Amino acid sequence: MEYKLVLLLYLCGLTFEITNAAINRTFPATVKFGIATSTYQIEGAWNEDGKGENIWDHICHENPTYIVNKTNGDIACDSYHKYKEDVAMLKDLGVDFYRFSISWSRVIPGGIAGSPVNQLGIDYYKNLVQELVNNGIEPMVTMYVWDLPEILQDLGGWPNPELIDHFAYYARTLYEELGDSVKHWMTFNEPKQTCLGGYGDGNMAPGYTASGIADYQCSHMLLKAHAKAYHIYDEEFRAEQQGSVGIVIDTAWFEPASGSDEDKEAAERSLQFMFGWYTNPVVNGNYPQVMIDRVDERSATQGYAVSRLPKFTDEEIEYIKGTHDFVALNFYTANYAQWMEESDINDVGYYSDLNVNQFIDEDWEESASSWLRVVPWSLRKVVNWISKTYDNPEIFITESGFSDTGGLEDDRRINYHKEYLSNLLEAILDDGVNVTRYTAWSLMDNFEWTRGYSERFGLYSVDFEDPDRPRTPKASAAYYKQVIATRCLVDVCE
Ligand code: PNW
Repeated sequence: MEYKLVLLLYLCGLTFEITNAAINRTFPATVKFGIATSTYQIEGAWNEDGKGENIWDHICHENPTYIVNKTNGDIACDSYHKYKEDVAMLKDLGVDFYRFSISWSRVIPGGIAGSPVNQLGIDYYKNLVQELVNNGIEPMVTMYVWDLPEILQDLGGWPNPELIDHFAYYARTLYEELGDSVKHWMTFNEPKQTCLGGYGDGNMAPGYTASGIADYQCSHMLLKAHAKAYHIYDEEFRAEQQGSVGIVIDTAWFEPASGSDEDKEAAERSLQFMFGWYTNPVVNGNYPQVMIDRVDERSATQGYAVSRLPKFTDEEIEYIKGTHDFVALNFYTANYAQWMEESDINDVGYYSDLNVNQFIDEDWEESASSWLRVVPWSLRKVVNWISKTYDNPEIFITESGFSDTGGLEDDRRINYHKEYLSNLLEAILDDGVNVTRYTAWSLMDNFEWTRGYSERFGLYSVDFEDPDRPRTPKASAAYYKQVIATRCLVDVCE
């Protein structure tokens, strides 16, 4: 009896030491810490100062039941009026950088290339950037987080090839107006959510459901628009402005459900279909081979004269290849991947093209979001996989975070960041992975897309009942502040 207790205590001590060893070290000076938001989720002022309507304004107003509790981003956190307060919060946290996004329809309400630039809209972002710079915080800008000008949706949205030039015009405008101070640009946030969500499964605006066709068309144009924006920077701005440009891709980690070769292949195929769908083109010029092979073959069997996955010409492959200065990853969670029998060949859709059984472990800690389970070790695995698959690029973690339903004592959020950062530290120090930025999602509670205000990701709480939208720091804000100040995950570091 007694020796069992001793053994148990010994084992507990050992586990404690192992965990502690991982976190009781400091981040190298090369790693910067930041925090993120996005325009529609925080700004409000949806129709002020000449801003045009975008697809999220439109869907929230026209189809309120699309959103939990029929809420919308009309006011959100009111950051359009409270940006100085936001910057004061950032300053207090001590972040190195702030990742925010710009509203296309605020800057170019007419949407199309050549239409007038809205000076008041540009001024808002100039003022925000200036306020950041004055406070020693680096601005890191995403051009597009899902809020397409409605007028461009009326023209068909992303599957319309004309959007490439409209986006290029918008990107050039931003480089011209803000490029003196902004040195890190990201063209798109999470093309998979834009295209599979917006045109495939309908979980994002504009809410179309034509998976296996429209999501592929959307992605094709979006990748060309990204490449064009990258080349414009290269040719017209880089020499003078000396910044960098990338694209933000989200993925889950896929862990093989067993040690079998079939399940390992299913996990790799899942990563290629989710992360490789966009990363392989910007790194190597084309879609992952497994994606090309599978969609081509299924399309042919289904009687399509051409593949449902559009083709890049040789010239386009050369144009898209290498259009990234860093790999930007939004990372939250993991799934198991298991090989499965080929589904009905007549099914047309991204998930039947992929054909993998993906599932979670019910023991993984839940969050308030159905898709988000806490799986800290998967962060170490995913950055190692990226490093190996794409020849050791510089990696930015541009989002990672935990949702609950509110409250200031958010110990579970602290634990999420502590455990994910601990695994990141091991990837950097022990595996030599070149990760140089970590970005917590999100600065404050905000409009969580179709989930409205029912899921909270903020390090600051926002009272959405109060017209002033007061912000209050949560326990996690104090924790993150300490991590940034000490570069260490626990109270005392060696
Ligand atoms: C991100 N997944 O989207 C977005 O960039 C944010 O705007 C959003 O608020 C945040 O996540 C929280 O939802 C994702 O299923 C949605 O792996 C889903 C996934 C990943 C990212």
